[in-house]
Amino acid sequence: MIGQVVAAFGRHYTVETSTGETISCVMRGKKSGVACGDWVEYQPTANEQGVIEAIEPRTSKLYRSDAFKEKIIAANVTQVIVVVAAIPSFSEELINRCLVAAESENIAVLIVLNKADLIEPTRIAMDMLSCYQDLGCRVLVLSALHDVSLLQPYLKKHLSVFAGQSGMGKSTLLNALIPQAKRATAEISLALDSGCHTTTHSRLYRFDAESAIIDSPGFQEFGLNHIAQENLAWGFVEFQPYFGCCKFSNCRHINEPGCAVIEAARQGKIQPKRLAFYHKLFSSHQCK
Ligand SMILES: Nc1nc2c(ncn2[C@@H]2O[C@H](COP(=O)(O)OP(=O)(O)OP(=O)(O)O)[C@@H](O)[C@H]2O)c(=O)[nH]1
Ligand SMILES: [Mg+2]
Ligand SMILES: [Zn+2]
Repeated sequence: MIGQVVAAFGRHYTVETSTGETISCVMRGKKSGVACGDWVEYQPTANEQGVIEAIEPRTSKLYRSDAFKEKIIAANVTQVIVVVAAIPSFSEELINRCLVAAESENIAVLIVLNKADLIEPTRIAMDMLSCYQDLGCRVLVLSALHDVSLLQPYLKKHLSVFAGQSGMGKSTLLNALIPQAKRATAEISLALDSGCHTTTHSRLYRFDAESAIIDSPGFQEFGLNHIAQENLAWGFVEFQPYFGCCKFSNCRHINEPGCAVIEAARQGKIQPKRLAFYHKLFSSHQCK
């Protein structure tokens, strides 16, 4: 039997069956690494429970990692929706890191600037985000508390994941889009939460027959150690046209003579701050 993992709690997984019911599953053996969004083969056991036998091949894996281990945020997503807000303030570095993680897996990115009802701070935040629009990244400005209709067409036929720092309004946005989720979120947080009102685990919700959204816990760090140093440049969409144009075929785009990426930045075709971020990421990256 094949089902989709809609929630992962440590070694316990909630699997949605082909008939839309959910069953609680564990993984055969002591293996972990199953993620929200995974398609799995499972064997039903007694009492609406089951055992996951295998994970189906993934079309994408969204990872973030720290120095010690990789954490898979979601599997099979086709779109990352980076949720930011003017308050609390957001980190551009985290946006850049999210973009690299998504681009490396060929996952589409959409940035949502939430809390547009905070008018003056939002205006300043919009100026900061215009550079991502220049990269071809779509940026929507809305208020989860007032009107989310702007976002709805972008969800169609996607498995999207909301990603972003804590407090940006991911779960509020999800509740506005999928009102039934509100109850589920409250129930889950009552059961699992020890008094803090933040999301503690990822959960997949159906938006319509062809589209779903994964709400994920906020992060304050987004490690990219899972990406090999020599592949980091692929995470920068605007560098890609220049690959193959550098003097050296193994150019790292750091300080090599005849580097087409550095030249493009000099000519204003690549934003110097994105090149600087690439250099920072490259030099801080553990060699593998
Ligand atoms: N003014 C305003 N506040 C909002 C809006 N959307 C969300 N908030 C508030 O922002 C706070 C955080 O919202 P959450 O939805 O819990 O944020 P989150 O991103 O899910 O946070 P984590 O689960 O910790 O990652 C709550 O107090 C929301 O009411 C909005 O559009 N406008
Ligand atoms: Mg949340
Ligand atoms: Zn180069």
